Amino acid sequence: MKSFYLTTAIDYVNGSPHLGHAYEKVLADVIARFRRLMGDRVFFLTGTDEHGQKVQQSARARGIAPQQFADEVSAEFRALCAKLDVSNDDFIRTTEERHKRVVRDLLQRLFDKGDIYKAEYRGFYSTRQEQFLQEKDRNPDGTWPEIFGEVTEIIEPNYFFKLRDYQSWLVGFLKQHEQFIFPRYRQKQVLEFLAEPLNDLCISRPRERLEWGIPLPFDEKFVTYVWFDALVNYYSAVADKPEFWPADFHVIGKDILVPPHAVYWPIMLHALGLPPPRALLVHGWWSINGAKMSKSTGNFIDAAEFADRYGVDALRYFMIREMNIGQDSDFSLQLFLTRYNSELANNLGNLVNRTLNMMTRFAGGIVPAPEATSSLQNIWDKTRDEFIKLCEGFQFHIALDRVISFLTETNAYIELQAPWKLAKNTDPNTAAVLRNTLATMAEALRLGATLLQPVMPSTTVKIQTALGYTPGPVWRDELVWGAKLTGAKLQPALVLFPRPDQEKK
Ligand code: ME8
Repeated sequence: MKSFYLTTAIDYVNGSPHLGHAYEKVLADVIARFRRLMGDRVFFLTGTDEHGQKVQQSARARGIAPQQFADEVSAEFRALCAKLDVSNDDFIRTTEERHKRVVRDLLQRLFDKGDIYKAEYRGFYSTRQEQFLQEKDRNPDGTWPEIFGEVTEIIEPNYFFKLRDYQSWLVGFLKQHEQFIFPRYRQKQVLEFLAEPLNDLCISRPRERLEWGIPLPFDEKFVTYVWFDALVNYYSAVADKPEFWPADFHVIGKDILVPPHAVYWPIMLHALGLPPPRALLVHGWWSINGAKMSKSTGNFIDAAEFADRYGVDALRYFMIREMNIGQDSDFSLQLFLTRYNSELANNLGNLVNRTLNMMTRFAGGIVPAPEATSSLQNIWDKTRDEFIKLCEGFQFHIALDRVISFLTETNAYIELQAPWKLAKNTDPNTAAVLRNTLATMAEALRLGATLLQPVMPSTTVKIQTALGYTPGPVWRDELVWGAKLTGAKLQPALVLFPRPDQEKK
């Protein structure tokens, strides 16, 4: 069995989660569920990033200790994952002992090997981004761009990691591993960034300025720079499961590709003699009216609240259907409701209703044995093969489109066959056609619902239960058109996608 290790970014706990965070976790969950159904042994990690100046400041503003603050906000992120049916196998917090121990061990190894040195640092620091800035980051008029928030000048001794020594290794690595970053065009951006000489990375903060961090093992007067701490989570979580390293995919947003994930992280690992991850999957941003959804600007959708109102699976479906991984997407209620009505309620929901209703009325709720092949079968074979290929290539939005088309074909088949007319005719041949039509509808619904499982897990289970069917844990022959439902007793009705209450909008 192939092992598959998948991670998400770990979220800062300086504010509550929004739909952008939810999307990333759901996207990773869809991949994890898909790989499990394809038969892989999956380890799926998410968690929270809890050290650094931002968290210290947010805790101070609330008048509580940083640990208490981090406990509260981390619990919100964990609860959001549970609410959205995210099937993570582990949830790591950077304040946990198991993580801190590994960070200190790796730092000590780099220090012993001569990759870390002490020097005076002078520079401008953005607390919002937790990063030192360079002159080239300034606006043409000399001010700092809004995304950096408050910027302060700092002069202090610090420890540095010899990033520059590994620059040519990284360039060679990226050229050899053209598939390291998905989408591919982002790999070019990294190489462009690496065309300029790298500065060594300042990996410490003096404790008098920042208390809230992991003390350096070789100088306790300093704490570890939050990115050096956070990136290690991917490794510390599987420190006792070496079979899972290197990770297959780190799922991250485009803002944290360069330099942290595409430059610092592979170099840190290489310097430690560890293999880098196999790939980075980089998604775009959700925006509202064109502006990035963000906690600091207050321009965001609360994913938990939205799921309460419109349904967890409807939200999961919309996010995965709407976003082409790598590009940005604008979120609007109108767009959501359009897809909800046309693709979920009127297409899938309608097919479920008709199948259950007609089976109950015309066959006593028991699925008849199929008696002939149908043209839908060929459409199914093509749909399934394309769907799997598209999911393997992270084109989930198109993969879902294929399923919707298959459901549309199935609804059209029902219109054409018109079981309600067939049922009026007592001729034995017509009765056979009716039985076959009902069996075909049920089988098409079973198969279509199966493909939706990674994206809408609880909806799929509801449909399977209504069809009186319990699938196996992996797909394999689950996706083969056949007679698995023959003799099954169907429920008479199932409401999956109620009309959203217009008043609540
Ligand atoms: O960057 N749309 O944490 P974070 C889509 N702690 N994704 C979004 C988004 C949006 N509007 N806003 C944020 C950090 N994200 C670090 C990561 S990993 C070792 C450390 C995504 O809470 C963002 O791109 O600011 C990132 O991948 C994740 O949410 C966490 O962002």
